[in-house]
Amino acid sequence: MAEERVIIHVDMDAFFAAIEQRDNPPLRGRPVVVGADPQGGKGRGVVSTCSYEAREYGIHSAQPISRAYRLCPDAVFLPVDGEKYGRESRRIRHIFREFTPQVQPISIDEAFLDVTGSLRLFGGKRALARKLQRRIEQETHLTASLGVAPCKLVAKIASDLEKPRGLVIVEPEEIEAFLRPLPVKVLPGVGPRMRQSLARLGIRTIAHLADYPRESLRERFGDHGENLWSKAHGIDESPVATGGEAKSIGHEHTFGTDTDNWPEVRATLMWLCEKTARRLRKAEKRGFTVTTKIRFEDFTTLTRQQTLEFPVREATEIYAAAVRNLQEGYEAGRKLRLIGVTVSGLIGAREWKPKGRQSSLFEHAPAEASDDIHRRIARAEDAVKDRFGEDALRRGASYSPQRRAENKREEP
Ligand code: TTP
Ligand code: MG
Repeated sequence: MAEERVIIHVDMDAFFAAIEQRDNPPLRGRPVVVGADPQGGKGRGVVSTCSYEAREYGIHSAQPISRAYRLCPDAVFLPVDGEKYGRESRRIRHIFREFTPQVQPISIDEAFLDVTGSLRLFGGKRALARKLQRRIEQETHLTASLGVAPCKLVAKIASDLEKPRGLVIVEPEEIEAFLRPLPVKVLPGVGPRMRQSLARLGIRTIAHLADYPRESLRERFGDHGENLWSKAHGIDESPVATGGEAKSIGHEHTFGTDTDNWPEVRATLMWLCEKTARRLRKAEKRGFTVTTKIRFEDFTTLTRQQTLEFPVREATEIYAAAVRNLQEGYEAGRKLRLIGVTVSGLIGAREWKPKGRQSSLFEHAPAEASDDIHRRIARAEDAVKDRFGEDALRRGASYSPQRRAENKREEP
């Protein structure tokens, strides 16, 4: 099983307004509103943000500036200085990188950090988070709030709970207890409309949502309902996406109905391997490690991986490893809900020079020749799929869930 991750969500406090207060000491402790010109209450446009002092008057982001003016005419109204705030944003991002290379900025004043690999160096998560918070303050004279948790979803919710200057740490075993009392609106994907729909079902807190039958949510709201149910249970495996070069390439599929039909599972796996292979070819990459992810009907999830002697790229090579992983992780009698395949340990396809022997899959042909033939077939397929879509071509054993009805053939 994968090791427990430690994710930090950092969100600066009253970002634009705090910068203005820092740079203009008489503004400190006063209501400050950054946004459109209020023009004595006749101004159009909205509030970008405001200081915590201004929030006590009921002023908030995205509110019409005329309304903010009525709520507190004595506030200091300032225009947005995008260039200045951008500079501060970049300074903060530099600080993040002192703590980990795994940084995903998500807005001008917010980012996710995966600090799993840095914990030892900084003496654990609490010490690391405190140090990060202090570094930001010393370097920028601005304050930040942090949420620390095993996944992005919970870290983001946590950072918001004790603003300003908050630090909320949620341990893995505390996730459900942490989430249950909160209102559903803290979950990403629950806007005002969804909130109303849920309220009509008597769902107001995350506990209500978590205890609601998953199938009923699915029937009512489709995938979105089911995703919300997962979130209510604190299930979120999304990685901190560092941007730039992909570190892995892969695909996963949730079965329409949980299944233990082996031919269907294998065919789906082949289909995922083909999609993955296609992306590897596009990116001109090969990868040494093939990981298969399996989620059972009760949502327990496991991954099995193997690192190969040579970096793979073709669907059949990926499949050979992926199906071995699947056989290792699969437990008879349990239905599968989702499978996925990922190729990681990527190198440029041109960086890899085959040394004589290659994939044992193709021993009937000289390695070089077989690789070349497969590559040419694959390229031809890519060209067709680029023009006519992912489902335009399927190999003999492959399987497309959308066409389940017409594809009843057993795998050889
Ligand atoms: P937020 O982090 O949402 O707000 P904030 O940092 O001002 O306050 P908080 O302490 O609650 O985090 O957004 C960051 C900046 O983005 C904010 O300072 C101004 C800008 N912004 C807008 O311009 N318009 C908006 O509607 C929002 C929400 C933010
Ligand atoms: Mg903020």
